[in-house]
Amino acid sequence: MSKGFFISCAIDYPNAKLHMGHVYEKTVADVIARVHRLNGEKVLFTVGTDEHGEKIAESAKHANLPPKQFVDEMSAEFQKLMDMALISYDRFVRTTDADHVKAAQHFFQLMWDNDDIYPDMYEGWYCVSDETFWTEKDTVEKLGKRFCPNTHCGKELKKVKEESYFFKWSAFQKKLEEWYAQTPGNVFPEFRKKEMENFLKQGLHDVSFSRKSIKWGIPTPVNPEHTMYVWSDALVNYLTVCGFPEKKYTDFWPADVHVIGMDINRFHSLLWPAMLMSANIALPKQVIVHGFVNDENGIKFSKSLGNGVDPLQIIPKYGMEALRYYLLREVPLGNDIAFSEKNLVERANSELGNSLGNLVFRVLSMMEKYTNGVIPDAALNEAVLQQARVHAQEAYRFYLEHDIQNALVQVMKVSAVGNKFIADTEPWKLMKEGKRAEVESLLATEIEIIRVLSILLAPVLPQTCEKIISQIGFEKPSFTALNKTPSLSGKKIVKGPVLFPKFEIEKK
Ligand code: ME8
Repeated sequence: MSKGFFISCAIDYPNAKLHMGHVYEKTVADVIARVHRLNGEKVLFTVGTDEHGEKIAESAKHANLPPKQFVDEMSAEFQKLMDMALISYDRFVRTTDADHVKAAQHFFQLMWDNDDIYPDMYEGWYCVSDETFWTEKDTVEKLGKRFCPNTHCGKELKKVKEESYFFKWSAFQKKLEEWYAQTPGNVFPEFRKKEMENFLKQGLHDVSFSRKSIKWGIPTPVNPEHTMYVWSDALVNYLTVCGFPEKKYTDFWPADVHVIGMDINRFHSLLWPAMLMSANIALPKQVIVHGFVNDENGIKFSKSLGNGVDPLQIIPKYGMEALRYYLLREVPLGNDIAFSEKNLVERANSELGNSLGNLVFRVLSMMEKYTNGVIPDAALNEAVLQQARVHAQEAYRFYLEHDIQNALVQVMKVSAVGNKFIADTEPWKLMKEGKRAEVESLLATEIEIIRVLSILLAPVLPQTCEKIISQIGFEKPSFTALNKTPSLSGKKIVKGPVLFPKFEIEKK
C-alpha cells in the first residue's frame, strides 16, 4: 500500500491571540492538503498547539492561571479560529496530549540509546520569547544588557546556568551537508535553503535539550528531574500525529511537507533532521518556508508586539474566502505580504466579483430567461472549451507544484475565457435574431466552463465550490473529473444570489 500524503503546519504557542500570520500559514497548508485530496490521495493534515516551556509558563503566571488551565483555554480558542478559517485539518495536536507525551519521551530515549544525548553544564543566554539558547558571541549588547539577535524578536535575554542534557548536533554536520547536497528542493524556496547551508558552514554546536529549572514540560525519560527542552518536545508532534511509536506511523511518515515560517527554519531544516538521523527515522521530504505577513509599513505582525491584524475582525467583515483568495493570490509562496485591506477589497471585487461571480450569475440568469432554467441539450463549442482546458491543465499543474498563486492566475484565465465568449457573441442579440441554437450551444459550453472552474476553485474557495455545485448539480469535485465532461442536459439550475457581493473601500 502506498504511503499517504502528510502535510503539517507549525504548532503555535498558545501564549497570546493568533494573528493574520498564523492564519496565512494554515491557509497555505490547507490549500495544499485539499489539492492532494482532490487528486485522490489519502491525506493527513495537522495543526496544533505547542504548550510547554518557559514562555507558556510565564504567560500562564501572568494570567494568574495554572499552566494546564491556561493552555486548555487558549488552545480551545485556537481551534475555534482554525474552524472559522476553513482549515480542513485531520488532527489538532496538543503537546499536552497523552499520545504526544509518550511519543516525545520515546523519541528522547532513542537518541539517548544511540549515544547522542549526554549530561553537561549549560552556561549561556536564553530567549524566552523564541525559546532559543544563544552563545554570548551571537547576542546583541546594548547598555550592558544582552538581546536576542533575531531581527523579528530582539527581546532581552536571560542568563542561564544549569545542568542539562545535550544533543550532539555537531555529530550530524557531515550527514546534514550530504543531505543538503543530494536533495534538491528539501528546503523551499531556494534562498531559504542557501541560508541554512550558510549556517551549516559555520559549524554546528551541541544544543541543550533539557531544562532543570523549568517544571512545565515533559520529564525526560533518562532523568525525571529534567523536563525536555520545548523544541525537542514540540518537533516530535509530527511523528505523534502519524501514530509513532506504533509501526503504523509509516502509513504517513516521512512527511511530504512541513509548512513553517522563516523564523523557525533552522529548527525544522537543520535540528529536526539531525534528531531524526539520530533516531534512525526517515527525513521529511520538504520544508516549505513561507514569508511573513507584515503590516503596510513592513513591520512583522507579532503576538507579543500585538500589532497583528485580528483575523476575528477581518473574517466576519469580508468572509474567509475573500481573505483566503487575497492572501494566496497576492505574492508567490515564500515572499512577505504587506497586509492591506484596500488590496484585499480591490482583488476580491475585481477577480472574484467582476470576473468569476459575474460569469456564473450571467450564465444562470440567461438560462432562466432563455431556457426556463434547464441546461440545454446542445453541441458544445469545442474551440472555446479547448482554450479553457489549456488554462485548466496549467492551473492543475501549478497546484501540484504547490505554486498556488500561479494556479489562481490560470483559474482566472478560465473565467476570462467564459466571459469573453459572452462578450464576443452577445447572446441577447442572437436571441432577438432568432438564433436560439447558437445561444443554447453557448449556454451548454458555459456550464462546462463553470463546472471546470468549480473543481479548480475547490482548494482555495471550498464554500464557493459547494455553492456552484448546488446551483448546477455537479458531482463531488475531483481532479480526475476535470477532463470528463458529463452530460448535464435536462438538469434544472438554481440561480441563487450573486456569489461575491461587492465590498466598499473604507475611507480613512
Ligand atoms: O514558533 N507572518 O510558534 P509561534 C507569517 N511553537 N507567519 C508567522 C508570523 C507572521 N507575521 N508570525 C508567526 C512557534 N508566524 C513554535 C513552532 S513547530 C514544532 C513549533 C508563524 O506561535 C511562525 O513562523 O511563534 C511559525 O511558523 C508559526 O507562525 C507559529 O509561530
